[in-house]
Amino acid sequence: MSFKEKVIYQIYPKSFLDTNQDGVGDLAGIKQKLPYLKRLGIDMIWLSPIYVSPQRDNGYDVADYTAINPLFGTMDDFDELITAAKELGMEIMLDMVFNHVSTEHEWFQKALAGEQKYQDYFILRNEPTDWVSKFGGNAWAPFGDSGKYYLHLFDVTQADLNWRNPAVREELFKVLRFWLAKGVKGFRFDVINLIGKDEILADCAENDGKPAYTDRPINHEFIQMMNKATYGADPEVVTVGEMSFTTVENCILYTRPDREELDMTFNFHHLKVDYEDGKKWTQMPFDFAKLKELFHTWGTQMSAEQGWNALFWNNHDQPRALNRFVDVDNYRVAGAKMLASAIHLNRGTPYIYMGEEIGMLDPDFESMEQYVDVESLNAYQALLAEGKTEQEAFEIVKTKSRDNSRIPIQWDSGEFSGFSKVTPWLSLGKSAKEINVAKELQEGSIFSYYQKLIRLRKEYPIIAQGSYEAFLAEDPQIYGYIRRLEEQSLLVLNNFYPQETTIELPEEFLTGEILINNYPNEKLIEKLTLKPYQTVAIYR
Ligand code: TEU
Ligand code: CA
Repeated sequence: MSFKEKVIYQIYPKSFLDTNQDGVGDLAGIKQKLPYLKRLGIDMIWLSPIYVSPQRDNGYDVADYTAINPLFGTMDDFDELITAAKELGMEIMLDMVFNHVSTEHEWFQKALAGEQKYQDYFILRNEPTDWVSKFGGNAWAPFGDSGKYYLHLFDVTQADLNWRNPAVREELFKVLRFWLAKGVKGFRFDVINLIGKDEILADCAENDGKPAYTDRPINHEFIQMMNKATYGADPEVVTVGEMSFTTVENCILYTRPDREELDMTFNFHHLKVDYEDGKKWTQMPFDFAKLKELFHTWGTQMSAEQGWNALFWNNHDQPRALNRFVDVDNYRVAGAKMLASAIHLNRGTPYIYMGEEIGMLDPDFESMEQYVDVESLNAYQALLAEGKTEQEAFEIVKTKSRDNSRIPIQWDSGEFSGFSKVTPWLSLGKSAKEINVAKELQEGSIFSYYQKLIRLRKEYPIIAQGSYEAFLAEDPQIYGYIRRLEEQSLLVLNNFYPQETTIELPEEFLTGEILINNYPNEKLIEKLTLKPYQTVAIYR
């Protein structure tokens, strides 16, 4: 099965299931829930980092790339997980954080201790540039008392690696071979479009300096080297790159098969349509016209140029899409299904973030005390510093914080939602009693809707292989597209609003077959009225 037919499920291990009652999810918990994932029908499980780490950025600050963090279990637990998953026909994708390492990593410690070999593993300069860290503040910090500075595009405890040093590349390729030898069949590469820094680093006032280090030409060469030296040898291995502030042109180059770089890429533009003036820490209703334009631009250009998108609404860095795009008080179920169809019938590989398959919502925390994410805590202080009141700053953090999607999974309506028997590391969501897996499997319809979408991608080749073209691009409420494969066509209509709207159904689809629909008994007539958040897929 190629990556085009697969559906990938992301797990944030810290918040999935705790089996040893320390309030933190673990590998044994993931193994225990494999039958649940098999029932959903997904093909591959992406695990956010499970390696030794001081957890300053919840594991995206790696101190040892080939050792399991005791917080999550042992290497035996990992080996058992990969074997058990394989027996159920599922594979494991690991998260590779290769742009930076934790300052607790021995490489950085040896560098601090003066070993030149390891100092060349990092980006040290006598003069810092004016770049700003993605978590706020200066992107450079003093390197011990050497008088030099080291680059950290993220937290001060996440030191960027010098990929221009062949020894660094070989270290990281060795890490990939280690996990490949253990039967890992997928890699998600964290901010992999930032690894190729220029030889000469220059100030760049635009956009906090991002243009100076994002998608640099050498970045493609480094990824081609990595491909050739490791996963390129095994066509079964699936690779996805997380691309920060990227362009469609670059993502075509990263994913076009003849370039031998990656299978697909994540881009985040569609999740910034509720950023006022492009700023994350603001509050505004989502800009639907912008959202559609992005989907059509990336859909048509990737289709025309043989690129491939990783499709998603949710991950561990984003608030729940349901809260961003849907009137959840009145239409949570219909909205969840509409968002699912919009990407699962689309051209690309769909990703499901844990809890999405039951329509989980943001937690609705009461106070800043409940937030723990480094990025959110920094943002709160920055908002106060720019004059916001505590209430205003809290409301903004509440809307955009990454903790929104990092709360424990709601398995049942028990005291700790069946996640643990003790108080979890992060507070539970307010909706845990109403929205949980037990209820969903018993009387819900979102889980079964995802099951059907996953089955359709395997049964109808047009979904995995069809081309993409926009439909009704100017419509103020509907995001529509047509997939085509040989003489087959699939029209997918998604109403993004709680109001009904009527469209002209193209003649060719009047005699079509409805593959999936989130409202019962739909009749295909010329003037088709779509109900609030209705989605319908018509095949012919
Ligand atoms: O995220 C990359 C990234 O760009 C994020 O900063 C993201 O855009 C932001 O959080 C949205 O506000 C990756 C990981 O997914 C994230 O969890 C890590 O914190 C980050 O890299 C550093 O490793
Ligand atoms: Ca645990």
